Amino acid sequence: MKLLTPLLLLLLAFAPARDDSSYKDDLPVDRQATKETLNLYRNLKKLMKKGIMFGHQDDLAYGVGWKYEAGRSDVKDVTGDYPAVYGFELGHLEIDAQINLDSVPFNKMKEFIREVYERGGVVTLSWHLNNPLTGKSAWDAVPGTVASILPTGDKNDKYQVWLNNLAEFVSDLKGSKGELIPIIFRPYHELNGSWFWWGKNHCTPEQFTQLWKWTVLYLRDTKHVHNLLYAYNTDRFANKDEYLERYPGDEFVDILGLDIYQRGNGADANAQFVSDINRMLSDVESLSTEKNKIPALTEFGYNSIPDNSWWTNVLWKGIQSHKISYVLGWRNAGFKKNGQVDYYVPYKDAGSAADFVKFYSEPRTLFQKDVSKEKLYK
Ligand code: BMA
Repeated sequence: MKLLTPLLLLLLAFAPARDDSSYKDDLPVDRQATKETLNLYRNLKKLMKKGIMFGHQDDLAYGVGWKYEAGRSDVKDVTGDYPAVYGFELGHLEIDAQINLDSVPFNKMKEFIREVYERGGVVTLSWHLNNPLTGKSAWDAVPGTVASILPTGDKNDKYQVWLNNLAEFVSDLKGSKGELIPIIFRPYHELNGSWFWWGKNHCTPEQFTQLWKWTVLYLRDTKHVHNLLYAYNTDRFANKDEYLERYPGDEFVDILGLDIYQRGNGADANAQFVSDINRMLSDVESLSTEKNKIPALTEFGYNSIPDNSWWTNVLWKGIQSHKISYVLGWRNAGFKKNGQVDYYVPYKDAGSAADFVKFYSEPRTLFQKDVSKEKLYK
């Protein structure tokens, strides 16, 4: 026994990590990513051959007409299955709040994330972090904010404290064996729009890329966070040049994404959406092939889905020919005070629920049961 262990270690050290010859050239941003994170990265790439994972923001936290009911999910109410990808939101973690900006308690979020990981789902985290310069929200889009948190700016110390909170949160996400849970981290999304303080009109491309790189290096090398894959994510864009205008470089990005919401109703608006989504996904897909990254539709939606066949007739038409990792539907915020219902994925009484079941039944749409089999972390 005594002799066997060192021998075994020696053998393991020289054994190829996997039978995949592209392994050496196919590493994520974080060369020290944990084993499970590396496995996820590589399995996400492989899984694209089988289909597109369906995701939903805040899926386990609440839906239309309910909140925090153990095991519940609007996607599951409609299809009998959970989504494959689950988005959660970190906004207000930076200011030490107990609940996020959409009222989800951070301790509950951690439980959801552990639950997702245990059943083999994928977690992605967005961050509508407050404006560090003004102290107001992420939508307080004033010029100079990005400059103020760069290493040369006078809010850099404050930004470091905020990143420390983030590092602490993701380092506390652990599986049953104490292993860190891999996370697709999606900061500074919709970066080519100007509605957030990190948006296009409020900083130069150089400032943005500096912010991105510095953030990655701080988390990875200073805080030793090794369970993140980094997603770069624009809003709608006109062409590849616009998409890449603020791209920080291949060594700082794992996933190439875009967000897109349908505008307007009716046949023309539907056709426009299909054509827009096709064009933009083609660009993101070809860039991903070129750069060896993972393409995804990091957010999409059509609020309250006023077209009962939208899932198969519009969304599926836009995405079906593409090789992308996942699509993430936005949150089902539910009933508002004015009686309107905000939702982006059907709940059981929604008009498009039956069509969503058809979408679910498409062999190339992947939900929880499909991905559990894939063992994405192994
Ligand atoms: C937006 C809306 C807001 C929410 C924010 C962060 O798109 O859904 O209601 O606060 O995302 O999740």
